[in-house]
Amino acid sequence: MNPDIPLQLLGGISAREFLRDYWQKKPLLIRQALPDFQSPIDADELAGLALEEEVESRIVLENGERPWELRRGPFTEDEFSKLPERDWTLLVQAVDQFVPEVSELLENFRFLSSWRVDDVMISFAVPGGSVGPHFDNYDVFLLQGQGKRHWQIGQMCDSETPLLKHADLRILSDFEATEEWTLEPGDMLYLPPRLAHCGVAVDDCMTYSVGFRAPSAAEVLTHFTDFLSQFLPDEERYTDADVQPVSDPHQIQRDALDRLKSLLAEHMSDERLLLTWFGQFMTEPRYPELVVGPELEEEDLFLSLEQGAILIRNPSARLAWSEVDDDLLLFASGQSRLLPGNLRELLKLICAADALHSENLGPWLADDYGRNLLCELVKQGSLGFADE
Ligand SMILES: [Mn+2]
Repeated sequence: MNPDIPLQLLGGISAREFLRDYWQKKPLLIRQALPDFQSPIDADELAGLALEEEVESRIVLENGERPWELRRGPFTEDEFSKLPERDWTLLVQAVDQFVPEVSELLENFRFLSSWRVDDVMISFAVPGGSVGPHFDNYDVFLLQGQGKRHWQIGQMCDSETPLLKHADLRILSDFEATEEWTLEPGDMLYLPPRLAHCGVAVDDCMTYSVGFRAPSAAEVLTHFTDFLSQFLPDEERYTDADVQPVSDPHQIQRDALDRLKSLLAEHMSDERLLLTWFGQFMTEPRYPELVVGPELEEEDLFLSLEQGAILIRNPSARLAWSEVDDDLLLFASGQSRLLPGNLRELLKLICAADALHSENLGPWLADDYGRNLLCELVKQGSLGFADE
C-alpha cells in the first residue's frame, strides 16, 4: 500500500497525512468513507450472535431498572422480545472473529499495524439508544453500518475526569459537546483516545467500532518484568562488592540507588527479551479457548496439502513477525518461535495470506523449518483446515 495515495476511506487524504495530522491527536469526520456501504450482517443476525455462549455481548438500557442499566449476555430470544421500543443498545464484541465479511473490513486499515487492532465491535440501537457520554482509552473508527446515528464530541478526558456513580459503566457527569454530526451508512468518524463522545440512534441503527489496543504503561511494566523474572536465577541479587564503610548505618546511600539502577538497566535493556515479550503479549488471543488445534503428524499435513487441502488463519488467532539480529521471530497467539532469516517470505505469507495451499507455499513445503513451522501452527490452532 502506497502511503502517499489519497484514500476515500480517509476522506481524500493519504495514510501518511492522516497519521501525521489526526491519529492519536484529533477527530476526523469522513463522509462516505466506504461509499454505498451495506452492513454484511443485520440486526437479527447480530442478536443471534448475542445468544451464543462464546460471544461477549451487552445491552445498555437508558431507562431500565435503574438509569443506564447494563445487562451482560449471552441473552435469550425471550429477553430480546421484552425490550422496550426506545432507548436501548445491543453491543457485540469481536464480531470479526465470527463473521468473515466483518473481518474483511479490517483490510481497509492495513496502513496501521495489525497487532494494534483490537476488534470490530458492532452495536445495534433503537431510536434514542445510547451508551451515554463517555471516553475510551484507545483509538476508534466508528463506521455507520445502517440507519442514522447522531454523534457529539466533547472535551479531552483523563482518569481525574468526574464520572457518574455507576457500578459498571463509565459515564461522564459533565459532557461539553463541541461538535456534532449525523452519520449515515458509509460515513465514518475517527476518534483519538480520551476524547469525550456520545452517540444517539436517530432510527434503528448499526455502528461498527474498529477499536485499537495499546497496553497501559502499568501493563507493560508488570507483564514485562513478570516475563523477565522467569529467566533470572535466584542467586542473581543486589550486590555491593567494594562498598565503602558507612558513616551512618541507618542511611540508604546514593550508591545503593546507583547499584539498583544498573541492575534494572541491565535487564530492562535486553532488546531480545523485550521484543519476545511484546510480540507474545500483543498476539495473545481475546478468546484463547477458540485457539486449539488437532494432534497431527507432519507427514499427514503435507499429504493433505499435496492433495489440495487449504489452510486458513483461525479468525481468533493473532499473528505477527519481527527481526532479531539475523534471525526472525514469529509470534502466534501468545507464543513465539525463533527461526532462521531465510524464512522471511514464508512468515510474511503466513501472516498476510487469506489461504495457504500447495501453490503459494510452493518450495516451502520442501524446507524442514517451514514444514515444521506450518505443522506446529496447525497443532497450536493458529492455522486450520478450510473445510473444518
Ligand atoms: Mn466509545
